[in-house]
Amino acid sequence: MRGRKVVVKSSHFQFVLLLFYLLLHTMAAGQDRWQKDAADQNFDYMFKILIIGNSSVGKTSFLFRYAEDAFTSAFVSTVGIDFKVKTVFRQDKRVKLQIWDTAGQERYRTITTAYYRGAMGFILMYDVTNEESFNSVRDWVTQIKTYSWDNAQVVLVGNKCDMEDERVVSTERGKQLSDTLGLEFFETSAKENLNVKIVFERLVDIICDKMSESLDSDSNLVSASKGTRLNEHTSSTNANCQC
Ligand SMILES: Nc1nc2c(ncn2[C@@H]2O[C@H](COP(=O)(O)OP(=O)(O)OP(=O)(O)O)[C@@H](O)[C@H]2O)c(=O)[nH]1
Ligand SMILES: [Mg+2]
Repeated sequence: MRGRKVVVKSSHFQFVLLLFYLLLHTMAAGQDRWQKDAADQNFDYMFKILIIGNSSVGKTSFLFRYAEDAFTSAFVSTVGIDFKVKTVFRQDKRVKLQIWDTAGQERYRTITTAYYRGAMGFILMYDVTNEESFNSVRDWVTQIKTYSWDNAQVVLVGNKCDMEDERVVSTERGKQLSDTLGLEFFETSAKENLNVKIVFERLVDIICDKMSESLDSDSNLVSASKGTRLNEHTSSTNANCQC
């Protein structure tokens, strides 16, 4: 009888040990998963990017295509400002993009220009089927110069290039304007998913290059940033990629 009690106690002890082991194992797995999640939050750089341009040129559609790979033909004009976050890998770096989709309507201008501060890149968009939106490009450049900092990088985008029959702004005119303004130029279609990803990738590369240049010209920064400086070899995205 006494011997049987000992056997019961010993198996009970083994059971508790097993539970303890399982608990530890679960905690370790949880810790591991948490560390992986935390690592997912890691990034080398965070770039704030704004999409600007007249109302209805396709800013929201452009961002929707890039972030969700989807398109809707319904027009819901943006109220104020909205943003999405997307992480990309460029030049061996993990770059987190905070992309702000601004309202093109004049009445939101005070709100939207308040967000220009600290933006490292702008996608300045017009609609190739809308002359007025093209004529406004210079005004938008002035807005950037007024409310942003000098180092902000800008790419000019002529959207809706799938609507060839309704086109009123030729590719050549877009190119000429971009040359005059010193901006890189793309024609895109959010609807047909033409050049959307390329625009973002190119803008990130331009920002990275600019950062490297700034580090090069500031020896203090170079020594301080040893090991984190960007790779000088940029990927050669074709800048001349109209529809
Ligand atoms: N065919 C075609 N239509 C597009 C394209 N991009 C956007 N659209 C349409 O154009 C209209 C306006 O698009 P939005 O993305 O809402 O325009 P927006 O620039 O965000 O306008 P605001 O928010 O008012 O500044 C919508 O009906 C879209 O479906 C495109 O590449 N091709
Ligand atoms: Mg919008």
